[in-house]
Amino acid sequence: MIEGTIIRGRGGLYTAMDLNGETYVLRAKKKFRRMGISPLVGDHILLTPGEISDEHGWVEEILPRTSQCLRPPVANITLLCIVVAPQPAPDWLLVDKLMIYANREQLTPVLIVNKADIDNEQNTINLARDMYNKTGMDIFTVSAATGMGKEELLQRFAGHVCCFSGQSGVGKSTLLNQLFGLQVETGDISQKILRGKNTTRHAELFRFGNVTVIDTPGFSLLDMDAVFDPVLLQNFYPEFREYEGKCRFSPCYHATEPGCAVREAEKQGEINGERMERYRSLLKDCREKWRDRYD
Ligand SMILES: Nc1nc2c(ncn2[C@@H]2O[C@H](COP(=O)(O)OP(=O)(O)O)[C@@H](O)[C@H]2O)c(=O)[nH]1
Ligand SMILES: [Mg+2]
Ligand SMILES: [Zn+2]
Repeated sequence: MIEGTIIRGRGGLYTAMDLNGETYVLRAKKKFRRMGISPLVGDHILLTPGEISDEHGWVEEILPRTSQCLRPPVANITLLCIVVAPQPAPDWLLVDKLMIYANREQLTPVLIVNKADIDNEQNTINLARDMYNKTGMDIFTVSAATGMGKEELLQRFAGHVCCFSGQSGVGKSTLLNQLFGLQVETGDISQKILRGKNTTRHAELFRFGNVTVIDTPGFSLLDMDAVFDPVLLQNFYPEFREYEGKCRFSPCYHATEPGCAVREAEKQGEINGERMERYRSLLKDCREKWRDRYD
């Protein structure tokens, strides 16, 4: 059997690529359906090729996954690139949610502030640094239009399987094209609707030396609104960690409790106030969902 990676999957037909770049068209063995699993783009597999050239081969085994997402259905991502830009105005709450999602799925989040060429007085990158420096998340400033910051990003991506996420129009497709010389369709939303086209309808894997990228139709907010015990939310805020055990109450939600070390840090400007405000609003959502979880 040959070892390969699934790079595409459509209508039950999968395309896999081996280490030499050879591709194979495959179907999944019936046993996978019985086991309730299906191959995903990004999966490492064992395969048998078709015997004659126009015949499909078989996905024989799916090797253990390091990560797995539902929407989009992709496996083995290691780096979740969260892209923002000065235009459209950043949705920082979405950034926070994607960060939480990444941590829950054991992916490393990386923040990319694109369109540096139109970031007046570096407002957006400075704001991003104020809000996220203390989280320890890597922050990059790039311009997909000019290529600025490209080398630093490529260095960070080495050895990783990367996925891009973020609002429509921030330049994800343009970045993929600029970084890897891809031909992913770009443009503003209205144009796409006019032409009746969508950028990416299916996940697709690309390999460039030691960097692997999976282009996806986007991450669903549905998966970011998972129901979990609200006391766990704070675990997704790395900047809270140094205050652990220092609040008067235990557990402390860092919301309205007196003697809260995290809120004190916020008052002292040690923790970003806007990020805290969004934390409190996510905590409220989280509590409501948890309370209604059996409805
Ligand atoms: N000024 C500037 N415009 C950019 C940059 N990157 C992308 N754009 C533009 O932003 C728009 C949306 O880009 P696109 O890649 O389709 O965004 P996506 O929806 O995130 O994939 C397009 O008109 C791009 O030309 C950049 O670095 N600077
Ligand atoms: Mg796009
Ligand atoms: Zn507290």
